[in-house]
Amino acid sequence: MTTLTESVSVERDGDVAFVVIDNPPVNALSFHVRQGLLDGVNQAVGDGAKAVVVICEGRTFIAGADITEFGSPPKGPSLQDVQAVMEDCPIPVIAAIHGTALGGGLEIALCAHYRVAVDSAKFGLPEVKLGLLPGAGGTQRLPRVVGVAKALSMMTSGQPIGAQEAAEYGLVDEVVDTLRSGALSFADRAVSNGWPLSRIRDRNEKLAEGTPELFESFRAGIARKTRGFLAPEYNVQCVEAAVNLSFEDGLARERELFMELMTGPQSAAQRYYFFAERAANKVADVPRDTPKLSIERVGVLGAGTMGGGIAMNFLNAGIPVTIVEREQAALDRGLAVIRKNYERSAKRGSISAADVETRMNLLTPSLDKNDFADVDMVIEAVFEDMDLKKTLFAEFDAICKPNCILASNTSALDINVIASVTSRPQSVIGTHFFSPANVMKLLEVVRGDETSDTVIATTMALAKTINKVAVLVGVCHGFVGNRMLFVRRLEANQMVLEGATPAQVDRVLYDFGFPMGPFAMSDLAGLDIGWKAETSTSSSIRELMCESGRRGQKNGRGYYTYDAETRASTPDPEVETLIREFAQSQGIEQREVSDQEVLERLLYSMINEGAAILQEGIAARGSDIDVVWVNGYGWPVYTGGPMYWADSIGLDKVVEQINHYYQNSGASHWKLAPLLSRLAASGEKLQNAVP
Ligand code: 3H9
Repeated sequence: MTTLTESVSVERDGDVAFVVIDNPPVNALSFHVRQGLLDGVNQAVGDGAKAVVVICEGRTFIAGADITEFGSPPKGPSLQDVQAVMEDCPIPVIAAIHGTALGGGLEIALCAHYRVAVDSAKFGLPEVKLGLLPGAGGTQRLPRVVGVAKALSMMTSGQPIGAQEAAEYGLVDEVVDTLRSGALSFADRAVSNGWPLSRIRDRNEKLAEGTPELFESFRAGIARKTRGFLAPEYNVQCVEAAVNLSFEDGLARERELFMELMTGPQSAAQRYYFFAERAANKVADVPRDTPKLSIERVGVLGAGTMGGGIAMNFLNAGIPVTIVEREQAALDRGLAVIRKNYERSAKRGSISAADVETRMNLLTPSLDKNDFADVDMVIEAVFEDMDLKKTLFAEFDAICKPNCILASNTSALDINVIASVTSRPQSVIGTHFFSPANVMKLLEVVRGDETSDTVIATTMALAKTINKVAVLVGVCHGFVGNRMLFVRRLEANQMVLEGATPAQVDRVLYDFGFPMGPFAMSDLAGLDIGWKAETSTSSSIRELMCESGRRGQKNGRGYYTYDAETRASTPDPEVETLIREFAQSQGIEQREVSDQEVLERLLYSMINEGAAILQEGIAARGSDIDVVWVNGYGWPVYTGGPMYWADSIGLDKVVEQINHYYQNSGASHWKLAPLLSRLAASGEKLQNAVP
């Protein structure tokens, strides 16, 4: 074995040279990997090897370019230099793939003459998720292998495909049982049979399917999902270039568009966000090696929308769930909804019909909380009533085995008060899922004063197992997400009293990149949640709306009127009159409110609240707040999240406007958070701030 660089070595097995990459954690293409690969292939040829296998140690094949190197001056050979050496190599080069071949990693594999993989391997070009496109020929080579339609879908979704599918599309030449010996056998056969040195760049037959109609319909198909993002469209343009231009010209076009994205604000925000999400899973005062509890079975109390959705997360991960309801009818309804959701997924093809049954079989329905006796974690998902929660947690305390984690899905209530009724407050934690809980990625994990390190570490790890992005937060009303949402709602309501229309407020947020604004969201949720006719006193717009029979989307009348068939919404003049008259009765003079003011008041109020949350230690880092808002509330990731966005505007400007709105309104949520004031003065960033 010869060591070439700190991460690459080369070793011989008969006629075959193995170039071995070992660059933990994910074998990213750092400069020493590129150098080693280039030297390794050259050395193999120089030493008289008859074939080269590129293979990785550790958990994965190359997972992409080294994102930490982006923005730094180039060092070592470029990816393209390495690719040229592989592609033009006079002996067969075989990529041996396990784990994930992603981004630059797949682009390297596409420059081998052949690819072998184990069954569990995955292949993808996820650059779009970083606001980028594959910048090392991937946009030109992938469509030449898998065809135009498949390449478009892989590149614009960033979703990887498995080895079997990759083999069907010709991306993998052989699926092997054992990577190293399988690759060796493949290489020996390539040599003894004189298989050609197949270069993907020379293959054009699959490009013919790329008609203008195909591109047009593909664009229409992704328009809604990719609204506001630059990268998906640029990826499509690169595939168009693959179809319409020569390989070399296509590469040049790819380079040009790649550089534009790389130096633009969207990719900067999305790359920041990539690391923000990974940082969120680390807890500064809970050591990484903290022992974790084993979670073999979970209990969920409540089979409503929330409880059912929560249960599905565990079933999806193969963890059995005991779900308990008060009455048979509610339990049956809950189970039917879960089954319906799975059947819908099976119909769409995202899971198989067999998966539906496997998952349903992991679910044990019950009407008896005593069935929680053998679970390792119980999650309460009943409605927000502190007395009820206290009663339930006292029962859990009596029923559940020692070390069982007692979790509440409360979205705002005090975990410490809930914990106080148990004899084991160290085992109590908040797990705030977002609706629909089987879909939304965010999990706010709420630590109480006495929650143990073990319980925190276990819950954070469990979140990853069930495919959630977890953010650890402290106790306060509404935690991070809802507390910031409350101030945004206050401002939205205040502005419509001052003369903005609900449609204007919603449009401003929609144009910023949110899926919908606060009024459309209220209509969707139902205006009458928590409203009671008997106690309604016409003292707010919402009460007036409910009193006049407006319930939101469910009865076709809310802030908007909804078409019974298409669900299309139209602003309602009656609502505007109702608001105007109420404002008058309150002595509020209406005026024109500019879109800029709407945007600032909705979002700067949140930034100020976010800074206060950070200062109080409710969030552990500024970037955690961004993770909450991007994953839980649809903040557009291409602006990074509220803290990153505030930094990009300039904290001094934000502070100036916050002070302005405080002077105008005197409202307590506009009182400048001291942390924000300090950061603005020192030129530090909110995204990097810690309490
Ligand atoms: C690209 O390739 C551009 C090219 O087209 C060519 C340009 C010319 N670089 O996610 P995990 C770190 S763009 C540097 O927790 P998992 C990560 O920060 C790239 N570091 O593990 C974390 O560090 P820490 C295209 C990276 O098992 C640790 O590895 N590729 C990179 O859940 C573990 O990560 C991608 O976008 C990287 N590329 O998931 C793939 N990737 O422990 C991005 C990870 O200090 N990566 N790290 O927090 C992933 O999707 C996941 O990390 C992966 C593993 C699926 C690989």
